[in-house]
Amino acid sequence: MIKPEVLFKALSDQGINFFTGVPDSLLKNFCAFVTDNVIDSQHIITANEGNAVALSAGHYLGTGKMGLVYLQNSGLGNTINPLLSLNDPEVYGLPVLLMIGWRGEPGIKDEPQHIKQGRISTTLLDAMEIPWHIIDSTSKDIEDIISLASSQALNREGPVALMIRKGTFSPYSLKTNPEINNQISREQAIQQLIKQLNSNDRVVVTTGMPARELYEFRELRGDNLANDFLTVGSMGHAASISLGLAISEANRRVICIDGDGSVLMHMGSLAIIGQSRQENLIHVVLNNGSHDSVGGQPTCALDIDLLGIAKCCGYRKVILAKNLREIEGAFNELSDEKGPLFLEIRIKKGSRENLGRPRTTPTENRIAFMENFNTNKSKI
Ligand SMILES: Cc1ncc(C[n+]2csc(CCOP(=O)(O)OP(=O)(O)O)c2C)c(N)n1
Repeated sequence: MIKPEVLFKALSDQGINFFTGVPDSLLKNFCAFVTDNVIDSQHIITANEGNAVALSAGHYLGTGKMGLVYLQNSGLGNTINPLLSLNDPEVYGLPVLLMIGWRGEPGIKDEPQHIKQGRISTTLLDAMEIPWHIIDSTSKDIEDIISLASSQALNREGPVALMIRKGTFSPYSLKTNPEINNQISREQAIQQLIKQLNSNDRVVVTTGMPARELYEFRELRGDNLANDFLTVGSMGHAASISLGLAISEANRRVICIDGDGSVLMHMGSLAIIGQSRQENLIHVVLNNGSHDSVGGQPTCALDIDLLGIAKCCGYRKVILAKNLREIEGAFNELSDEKGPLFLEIRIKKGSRENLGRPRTTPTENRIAFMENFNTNKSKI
């Protein structure tokens, strides 16, 4: 395995001292090392991966030095526009090193949403004419790979990628891990919400642990699993999916259970939802100030006024809840109001060790969800 500090030193030796990106579980040991050892102004966790590419472009324009952008391969889609229309040698010619966590690499077992993404990641890089190199736990020549990749990026005046295989880094535990002093867990918050829904309500839940916790609780209660759309991929889009659903089924409530990292990723959707005046939409954000599902790296969501943002965007009512009693009261209050409505719930970090995973495939989830939706629709 590669020690995070070895890779970090190899990057420093090439003059790479600026780090930005969106966290990934495969990169979490490296990202934790960067968090502990790089000052805040030189390490910025962005709302989405495209922002990170643009941020590193600004850094290059200001310093003449390239930065490192880290991301999960799921985030490649978010980077395509700036990589091709900003950094590309045929446009502004801005060098950048991409460090990509390779989920769903062919031959490695992974979740359904990662399989195709993993299979075509390098093909996608080839299509973008971005040179790439593989790093894994057996790579002995890290300094050489980094030196080659960075000189390639500088010479071609464009991006070069490092594909990081599962299990590459040796463990590193974050020392500067800020305490999140909220009272309830995400699982408790989800359970409380579910208890207050009725059987006609539709739920769209965001990527990562929230979907897993919702699924497990529904199974435990013997609920109809077909009420829920588990957005296992496409992080940040649960709110827009919810809006589309709410518009098409105006007689039913749609509850979006979002995360703070997810809501930040495509925050523009809040403005569109607010503007829609969609009465049957309740947007719940479970705010733990972190990307808990991939290692607990911080987001800025506990330092900004999410309620104020939602309010200004046009949500008709916004409420904050910090414990189970407040969730109960808030949800009852919202149930009497016209949407779009916004409920921020402050939660702790962390999840159960033995948390299961959905046993249905995304396609099975989609078919059951749509059948359930249409069957109930015809009864109205
Ligand atoms: C486009 C994209 N970037 C990154 C990821 C990796 N990823 C999966 S879940 C997650 C964190 C989600 O954080 P949040 O929405 O706050 O929910 P939490 O896990 O904290 O409950 C990340 C970064 C992804 N799936 N897709």
